[in-house]
Amino acid sequence: SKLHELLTALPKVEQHLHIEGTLEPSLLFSLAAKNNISLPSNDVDPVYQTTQTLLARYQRFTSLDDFLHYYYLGMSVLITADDFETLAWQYFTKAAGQNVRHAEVFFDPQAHISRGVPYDVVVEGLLAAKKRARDELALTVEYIVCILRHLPLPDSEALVDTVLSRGHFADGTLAGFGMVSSEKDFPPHLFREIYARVGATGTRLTSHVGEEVGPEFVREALAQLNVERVDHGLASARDADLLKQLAASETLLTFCPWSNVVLCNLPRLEDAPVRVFLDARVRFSLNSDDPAYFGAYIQDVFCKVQDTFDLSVADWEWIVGGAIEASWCGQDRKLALR
Ligand code: ES4
Ligand code: ZN
Repeated sequence: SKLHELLTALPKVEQHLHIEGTLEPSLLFSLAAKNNISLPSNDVDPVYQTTQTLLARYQRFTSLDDFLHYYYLGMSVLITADDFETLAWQYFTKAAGQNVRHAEVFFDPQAHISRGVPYDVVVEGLLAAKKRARDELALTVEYIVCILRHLPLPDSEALVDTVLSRGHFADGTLAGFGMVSSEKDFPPHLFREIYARVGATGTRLTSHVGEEVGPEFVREALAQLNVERVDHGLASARDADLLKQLAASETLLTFCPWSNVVLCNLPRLEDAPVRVFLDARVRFSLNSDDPAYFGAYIQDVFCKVQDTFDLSVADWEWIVGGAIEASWCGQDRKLALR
């Protein structure tokens, strides 16, 4: 349809994207071979490896934790700075091809440090790809470092120590701090101190919350962690007072409706609260989350949402305009994105 062409041409910002979730099967298997990493049942044929998504390989995930198992397994092939650069560069070229002009990208150092890959190696590769993206693709990139909720808190504290010792919040190498992984057994209040410590550096704060748990976790993250945005925030739709609070404070939800369907947090895309957020004037962006695993990059997510909700041009302008406004880039860049 006409709107699909408009959505393709539309300059986009991506605000909820895990770089480790962009690992395509072709790169997964080539890095596994290069680095001598044996994967469980690494015996798929080469055509399958290069043409299918990881979603097809793992069929359909049954939950967040089911997905995370494969996600952590997949990233075990990433060893050198070059590997991280290649991973990020492949994503940036794909994103630029879909008219993404600015990407705010999560990464999970603890998932690499725990395998013996140092923080500095990960960051070296990611920064090299970021520089190439700006120079060769006119794509601006910001990185958001994430702690893993399911690991012992001292592990996350040690990561924050490392980031602070490098000065990576103070010097803008990292634009923000977030929290990911399993949600159910890890209420936000457990992370109050670490968020206060990071927040004191002046860096931006966000957290995955309201993905598999209810609106009470979104409330708790806002009240106790001082987050300025909310990643997912799906469950906010079930709480009218919370919606009012989010709208009044212009808090951005980095919404990933297709991810929510694939991980069974929504029965169908039709059940995504797109209209609820629009009607409540809650700011939200539409994002891909882990596109190699979920089988949909941002363009596909936009088109799926359009096919399902038949939004107007004004709706899209409001969604994308709000996303740009809430972007974690400088004012100059924001003006250029509009
Ligand atoms: C994630 Cl979808 C999702 N939720 C929580 N943590 C994550 N890490 C990567 N993808
Ligand atoms: Zn996510």
